[in-house]
Amino acid sequence: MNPLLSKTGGEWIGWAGDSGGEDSQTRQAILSAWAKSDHCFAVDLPKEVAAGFYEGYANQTLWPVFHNFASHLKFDPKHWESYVEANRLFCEAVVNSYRPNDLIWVHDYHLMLLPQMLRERLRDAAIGFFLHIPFPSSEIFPVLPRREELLEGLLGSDLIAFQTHAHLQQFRAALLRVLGMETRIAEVALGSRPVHLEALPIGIAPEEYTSLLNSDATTAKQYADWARRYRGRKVLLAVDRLDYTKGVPERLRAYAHLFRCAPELRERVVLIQIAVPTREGIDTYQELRTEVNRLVGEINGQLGTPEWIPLVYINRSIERSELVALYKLADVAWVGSLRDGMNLVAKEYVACKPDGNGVLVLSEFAGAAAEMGEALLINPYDEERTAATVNRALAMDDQERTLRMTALHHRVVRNDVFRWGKGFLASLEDAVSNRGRYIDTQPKKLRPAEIRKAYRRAARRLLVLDYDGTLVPFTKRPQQAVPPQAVLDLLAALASDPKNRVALISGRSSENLGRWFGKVPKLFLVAEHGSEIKTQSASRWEPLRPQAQTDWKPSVMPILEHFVDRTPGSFIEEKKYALVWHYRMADPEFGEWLANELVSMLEAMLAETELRAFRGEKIVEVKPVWANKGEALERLLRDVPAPEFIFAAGDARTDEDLFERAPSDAWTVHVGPGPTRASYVVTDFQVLRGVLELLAATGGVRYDMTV
Ligand code: GDG
Repeated sequence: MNPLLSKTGGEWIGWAGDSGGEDSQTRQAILSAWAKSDHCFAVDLPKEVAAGFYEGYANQTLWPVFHNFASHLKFDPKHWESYVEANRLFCEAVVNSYRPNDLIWVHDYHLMLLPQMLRERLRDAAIGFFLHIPFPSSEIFPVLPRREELLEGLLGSDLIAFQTHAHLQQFRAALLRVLGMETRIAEVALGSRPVHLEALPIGIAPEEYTSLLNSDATTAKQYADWARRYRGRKVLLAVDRLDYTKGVPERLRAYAHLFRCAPELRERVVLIQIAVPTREGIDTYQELRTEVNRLVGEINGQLGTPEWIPLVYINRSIERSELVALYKLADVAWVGSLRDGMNLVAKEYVACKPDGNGVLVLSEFAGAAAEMGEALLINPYDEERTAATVNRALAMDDQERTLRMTALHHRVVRNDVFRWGKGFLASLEDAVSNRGRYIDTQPKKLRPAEIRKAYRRAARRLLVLDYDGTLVPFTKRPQQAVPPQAVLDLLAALASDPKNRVALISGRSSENLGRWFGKVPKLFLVAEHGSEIKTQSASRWEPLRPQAQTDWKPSVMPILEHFVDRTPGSFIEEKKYALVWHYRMADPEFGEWLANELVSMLEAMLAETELRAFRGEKIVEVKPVWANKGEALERLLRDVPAPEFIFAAGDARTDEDLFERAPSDAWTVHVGPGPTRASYVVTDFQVLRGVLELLAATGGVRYDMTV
């Protein structure tokens, strides 16, 4: 971030990494100098808060889970309190230095609550979040204590970006599974504010390394010394923080294996392993250190000779100049992460090989693997094949090596950290301008006088009405919602106006709609959310898609039945083109939890079909993607060319498809509370009926208002 900050400007607000202690003058002097020269501002965290936040929740709970090491998870509710408190202190610091139009960019897993905390204080601020580490699979994420709060914390952002598309997809799966939130590929629609999702792999600042490579005297001297020392031997290089996610013991075991399967390499190869100490206060890290020390001793003890130390182990941080000399020296860089957000070492090594003279061996579980296909990819858990791949890297001919490394080099230099930073900030600005659009279209209260005027003026009108929750209240069992005579009269009055086309569009079956509304003259009926339609002239129902298939039902039904068995009070409704699991009568929390389970199970199963599992009001419905009210509206518009007045009303998620497809000047009305794309809202079905009665009475057709 440092090169990026100095180029683009901006302030860095961070924790200084110490636990405060007494406010010594030296400390203050250092902090002031940082503020002045580097625009870095320290947030002071009290000692206990710092420990519970950093070594506690961030590094013993989040870090292992996010790297799929659920077995290393440790949780202490006090650590969580510290995590919340640390995020709150960051929030104060940001709010204090915020000026209107600033862009706020929150970094990484330590501050996942911060976006929402900021949103509550700075409602209109542009807030972006970047996750440097992977996002775990949807199997693992739910084990995380306080998972709901974390996801809600992140959703305070306008933009959430990840290192890879795979991490982004896992985040979407977690939203669905944990919060029951459906998302689009690149967006979470949160009522009036969308949250954009993006994959933005981080890059490096290549010249930070190449400048040393080309003109630094210390680097040149180091390189010359080492090149002399290792002449005649091939050098393998590994650079990691000593973290269990980096696969250091696995690498050492594979290295020992290399000499068992290729004994001719003895005395001809050296592995230099830099392992920088990190998070040493945590037990798991101490255990790792002990294990690595043992392996280093074992390898050097069993294989070494007076002339040859097979493994050079450096358990401390080295200078950047030395690091660059090592990158230049190494014939092969060996990145063996068991899981890694990106892995910058891979990119730095490549940046230091402008002549193409090196091979990168890279774990397929590092985010870097997604964009570094010319590396030799390994599964670091497979000791034997990893050793074989390293052997292949050592033996690679000049031509192949240059070809692979040149392609990698080109990409690393092009996709540098500046491009990444620019991309992130541009996406954040885009996200904010998009949000503007949503805010402008916050639904307004429907004013009867206005709509009446528009209605009266129009010569051709289309009215599209949902039924349950819109014209009548919900009932416990769907069959209890029989239409009262007043509703039938109202529909009849509206439909009989020659200027009107009125369509009732519902999730119910065609049989059900026919039975209840078949006698209302001139009323169009659309069943199963737009699967089937019956126009006033047609004598029969017709499917919206003529070739609609239903042969998928036998394979989905057993899954739904399994959920009925597990959920007392739930039941299955079979429609012509859909299957629906209703759980209104089940225990509410258990029902929600199972519904999330069911949707994620079906999502994976149906991924390559035209079917999708949708969550609605206490239901999960499996139906084809095309069977939605938006498609149905387009079909209706074919029957009513260029209507001068369009009215569409509904209360549920399925009605949002209708609102989305309706032209911008349509009167789209959401009934009840909750987020919506509609232009207007009314509080409940009674108000909506009142409005419709007003229109019926306005239209010139005789209609006696009942309300
Ligand atoms: C997180 C994610 C993601 C290492 N030893 C020395 C030294 N280093 C430098 C390397 C490199 C950096 O530290 C390590 O970066 P990584 O990307 O490998 O890993 P994390 O620290 O775990 O970083 C990771 C990253 O965030 C960025 O988004 O790639 O996946 O876990 O730059 O060169 N530098 C010096 N001496 C050393 O001894 N000077």
